[in-house]
Amino acid sequence: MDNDGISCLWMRGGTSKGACFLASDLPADPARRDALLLRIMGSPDPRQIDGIGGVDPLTSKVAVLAPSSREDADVDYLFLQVFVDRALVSDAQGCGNILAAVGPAAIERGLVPVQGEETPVRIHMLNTGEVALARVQTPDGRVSYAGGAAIDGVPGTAAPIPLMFQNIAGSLCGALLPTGRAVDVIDGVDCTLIDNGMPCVVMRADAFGLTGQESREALDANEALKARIEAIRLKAGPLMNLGDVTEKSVPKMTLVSAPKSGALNTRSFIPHRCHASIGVFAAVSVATACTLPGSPAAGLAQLPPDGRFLIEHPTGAAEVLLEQDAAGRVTAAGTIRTARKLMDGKVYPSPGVMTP
Ligand code: NQM
Repeated sequence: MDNDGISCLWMRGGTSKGACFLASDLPADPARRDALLLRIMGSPDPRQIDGIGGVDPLTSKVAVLAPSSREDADVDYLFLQVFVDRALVSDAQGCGNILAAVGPAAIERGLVPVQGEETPVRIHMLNTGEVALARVQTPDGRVSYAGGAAIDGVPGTAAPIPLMFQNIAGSLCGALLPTGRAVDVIDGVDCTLIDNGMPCVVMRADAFGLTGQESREALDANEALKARIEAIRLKAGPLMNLGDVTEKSVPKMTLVSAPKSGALNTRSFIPHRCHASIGVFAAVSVATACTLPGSPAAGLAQLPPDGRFLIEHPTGAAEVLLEQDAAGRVTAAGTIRTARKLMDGKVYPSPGVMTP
């Protein structure tokens, strides 16, 4: 039994918050690791009262960092979603918001050396096998979190952390469109089953009698709506090569509607609660759906002339940059996030939990 605690960086990454650990500080056995993380976060408990989790899927997240296991990357990043009210820890998805915290955390923990005013960090995302490039501001030999970049869903401004992705199509589903179609009909609803970094099911909000401008709280309180969406999700999972998704946090379920001034408006279920904004890879996947002729998203989207898609969400909009080839296929994507080091210290699992 280790009573000395475990080193933990508590970070905001984009519009999420999570605990960053070194893999070497956690049990190597995934079952023991997950049991430990449940105790650290205080799950399962809707109030996470006996842990550091933030009582929301967006603030009950973990990044496990290690020296890179491949030559074309600087750090390995395993994302783990710790469910709030269920005894579940899932590696079945990545997370682009927490990804924004990984570059700074890797530098803070000495896994990546500072290179100058700005340090590029190539991040091997173990959940999907792809490498993302983050650029971290490092004046004076250390991470600078202060700056002028604002992202909707986070008050104030901070140092920008540009993120670039390539080859993320089919990250978990094997293909951008795992059924080979831009539209599948499930329970009478037109759906785009798509994975450009995140498995998503994209559907029109008006197919559910909604305007798409409803608040997160109103949607979360709508049990009949959530039951319909979950029924579609459970059927979409096997069609997307994800198998039985009963105990998985993918696919994400995104309701789309006409934008106010951006490319498309969204309300994203992740998958059982409505997102306060939208996930990074989910936004990339939804922006990509806008480019598929005949799809629910394409029928509502205002395509930007410069590849900069403003994906509207409950607290503003997220900008996604898509690069397309001559045939219109999306070849690369990017976005700008910010991050903040909130706390660096030790976390103490409750008595009775074995640590390494
Ligand atoms: O889609 C929440 C988040 C995410 C994931 C979720 C994310 C992404 O906003 O890349 O960022 O979809 O569960 O942190």
